[in-house]
Amino acid sequence: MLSIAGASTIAASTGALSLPSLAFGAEEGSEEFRYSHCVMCNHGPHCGVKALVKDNKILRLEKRDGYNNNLLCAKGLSSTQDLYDPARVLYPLRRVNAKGSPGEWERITWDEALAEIAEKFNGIKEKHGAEKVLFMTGDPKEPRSALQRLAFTFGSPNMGTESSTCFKATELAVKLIVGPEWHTATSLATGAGPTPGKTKVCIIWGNNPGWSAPFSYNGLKTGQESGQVKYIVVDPRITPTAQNFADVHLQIRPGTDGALALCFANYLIEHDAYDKDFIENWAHGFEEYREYCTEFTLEKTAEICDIPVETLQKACDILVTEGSPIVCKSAAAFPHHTNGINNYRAIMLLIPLTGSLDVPGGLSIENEPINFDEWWGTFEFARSKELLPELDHLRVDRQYFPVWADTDQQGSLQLNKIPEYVENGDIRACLMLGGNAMMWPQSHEYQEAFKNMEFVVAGDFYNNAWTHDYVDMLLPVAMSFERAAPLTIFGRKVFLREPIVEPAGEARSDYRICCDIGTALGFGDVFWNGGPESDENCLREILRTIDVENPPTLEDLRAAHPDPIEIPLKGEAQSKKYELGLLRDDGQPGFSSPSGKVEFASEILREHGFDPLPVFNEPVYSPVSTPDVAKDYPLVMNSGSRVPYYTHSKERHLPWLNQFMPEPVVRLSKADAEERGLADGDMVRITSPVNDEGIVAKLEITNIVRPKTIDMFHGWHQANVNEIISRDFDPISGFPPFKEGLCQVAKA
Ligand SMILES: Nc1nc2c(c(=O)[nH]1)N[C@H]1C(S)=C(S)[C@@H](COP(=O)(O)OP(=O)(O)OC[C@H]3O[C@@H](n4cnc5c(=O)[nH]c(N)nc54)[C@H](O)[C@@H]3O)O[C@H]1N2
Ligand SMILES: Nc1nc2c(c(=O)[nH]1)N[C@H]1C(S)=C(S)[C@@H](COP(=O)(O)OP(=O)(O)OC[C@H]3O[C@@H](n4cnc5c(=O)[nH]c(N)nc54)[C@H](O)[C@@H]3O)O[C@H]1N2
Ligand code: SF4
Ligand SMILES: [Mo]
Repeated sequence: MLSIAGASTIAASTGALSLPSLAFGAEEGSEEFRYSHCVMCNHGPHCGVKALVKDNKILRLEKRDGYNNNLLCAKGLSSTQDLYDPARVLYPLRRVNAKGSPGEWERITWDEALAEIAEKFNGIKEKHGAEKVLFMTGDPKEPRSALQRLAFTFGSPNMGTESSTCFKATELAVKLIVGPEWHTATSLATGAGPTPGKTKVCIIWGNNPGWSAPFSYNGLKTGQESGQVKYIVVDPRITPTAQNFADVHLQIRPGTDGALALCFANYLIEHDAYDKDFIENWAHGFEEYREYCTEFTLEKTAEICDIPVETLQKACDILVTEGSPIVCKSAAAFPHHTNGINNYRAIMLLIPLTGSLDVPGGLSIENEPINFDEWWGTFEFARSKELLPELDHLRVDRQYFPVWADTDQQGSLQLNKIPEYVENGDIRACLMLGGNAMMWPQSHEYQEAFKNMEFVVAGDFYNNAWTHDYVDMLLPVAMSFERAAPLTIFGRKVFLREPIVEPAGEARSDYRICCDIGTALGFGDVFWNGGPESDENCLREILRTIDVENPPTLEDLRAAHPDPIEIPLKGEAQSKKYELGLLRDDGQPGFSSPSGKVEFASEILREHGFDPLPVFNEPVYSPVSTPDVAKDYPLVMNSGSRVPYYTHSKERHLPWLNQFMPEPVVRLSKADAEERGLADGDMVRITSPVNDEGIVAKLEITNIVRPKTIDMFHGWHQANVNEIISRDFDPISGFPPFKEGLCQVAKA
């Protein structure tokens, strides 16, 4: 049972229980505040929540003071509507009709569910090998480390997440520059905002934290308020981020950012505005790169990116006159392109070029990294360190994306080839905790793949037709406020999160589901025999395996709650860690890359037969690469730009959010709408070279989209934009082209 420390002052002021009070043992009729955090945008770190609870029911949510992120956006405030939605799955369900048609389900007990899962998975293991069972999550972060522990213990290295459409490409691009060492790559992967008084220029690159991460938006503001940071925003749309920050806004043609970054580099080198010392000592392949950059003159680049040459000149001048350090700020969604890795490498190479790597005001690498992370727990808990090396050769993604597979030490499969894995017989069954079959381009091929697997079991809050019509069994999952969760970490501050209300129906936490399944599969010793203590057992094991002197215990964290415990640094924070031998396993100066330096030409790529330079290639479909196709499909695709009231496929059913966009919307500029004789509010059909039937959505005419492009959010089952996007993947990372490609819009 759980104690709610920190509730005492509030309890006193409301005349309720005095400490210690028990979470589920509060006296009937009493009210008290309990502390948790929000996961409505699947994010980490999450915003803090203070909940007024009475009789096991949350009455009200407020922001939580003393927590690093304490805002509550519209989605956060609506999380009680999610928690108490009558459509939630409350019991284990077994399908009684054929997959691929609307589900007919029978209620079964947890014992029956676990026995059947064990029989199916162990049967496949015996007949075909454990690696034929796929373990996956979508965007939810909380099941991940326990699911890895389950997959690797069972004997399958094939555990993947939505990160193979998200964070992992930014991380891979950075690994190709500074080497595969995980802490360095994750520290740098999506860039960072400016440090007031130190950073000279912040380039916000295809990122709109105004909508996608309100908490980091505040961080950007402090730089602006200092008056000492210039901002360049690169985005095809006029976003709140562009509107509020940009000294220069480059409204670029989607998918051409690589050319822009190479042009910036060329201009900096030509104007002698780069860090020659750094290049001389720490750069590898610089001459090849410098030579290649000269192709990207202002005129040529303005033409490629379809932006006015004067605006481009202005941005280049800012970089030269303001000087360094600079920072780039991006987000996981950026490399949604067929040339995504190389475009992003070109961007991230501006950091070392300008001497902005691991210096105050530039992009920093974590100090004394701890072996633990809020999405993944510890590698020891996930058992990846111990078990993965022996399972690695059984990964099913290596034959398609060897660079991805070879640089991944974490055990995260590239999921985008699921249809191929199933067709080849490489994958036969799946456990999916929080997945969404509309995540990928040509989603129906993934639905078909789940349908064709011998056995698929999903765990979710809801029964979503677009995913669960293709599974055999559905397990009810406890929501954020109903379960313990991975520890939340801000820097080195560790926050505990335990349940603040009891789960609905028979819902169980993802941790417990993994422990219960692990036990049913015959690994009771590794999963503490499952059961209600699973959450606590998982947390204890994660804490036990943190590789620091005296890691905090669960009791320590409970005593400190709602405050965190900070794991202190042993020494001083350091800059330029590459000079100090802090980035390599062997303790030598330099980086973990093959050359030991920052690779402007990547030796890993060269070895795999790719061009080692961050080459710019046109999108597979574009007005330039496929002019014939563009005659019929002249508009450029921009899908999935985040809206502030929905997360991916979630939340459409919540009244407080649905009011803002009750149905699928596609946005066009006034000129493009007029050219097609379309009026605001028309129902329109959007078609593409890979889908001439298309999808239907409501037209919104707006000046926020770039002329000649569309803007449409993803995750609508009735108009799934992924059905008009091609399965052309970046050959290095395997990433889909969500933010490029061609389409046409006409009256429906
Ligand atoms: N409300 C809400 N918040 C979310 C999410 C959500 O679904 N809803 N999802 C979360 C997740 S998983 C992620 S990955 C993050 C993503 O966070 P962001 O990266 O901020 O998300 P996006 O809005 O997809 O993309 C940002 C901007 O990139 C621009 N863009 C599109 N194509 C290009 C291009 O080719 N070049 C350039 N330079 N810009 C381009 C878009 O116009 C958009 O304004 O958001 C997270 N936060
Ligand atoms: N066209 C297009 N497609 C995209 C993108 C784009 O920009 N454009 N973005 C891509 C990106 S960056 C991402 S991250 C993915 C989104 O990744 P998805 O996995 O598609 O994200 P969600 O729609 O949030 O789906 C999560 C599912 O898990 C359930 N769920 C939520 N939390 C939990 C939990 O804690 N436990 C369990 N068991 N279930 C849970 C939800 O009910 C939902 O059914 O989409 C990708 N697809
Ligand atoms: S930004 Fe909104 S949805 Fe995301 S964690 Fe914060 S309150 Fe929740
Ligand atoms: Mo994402």
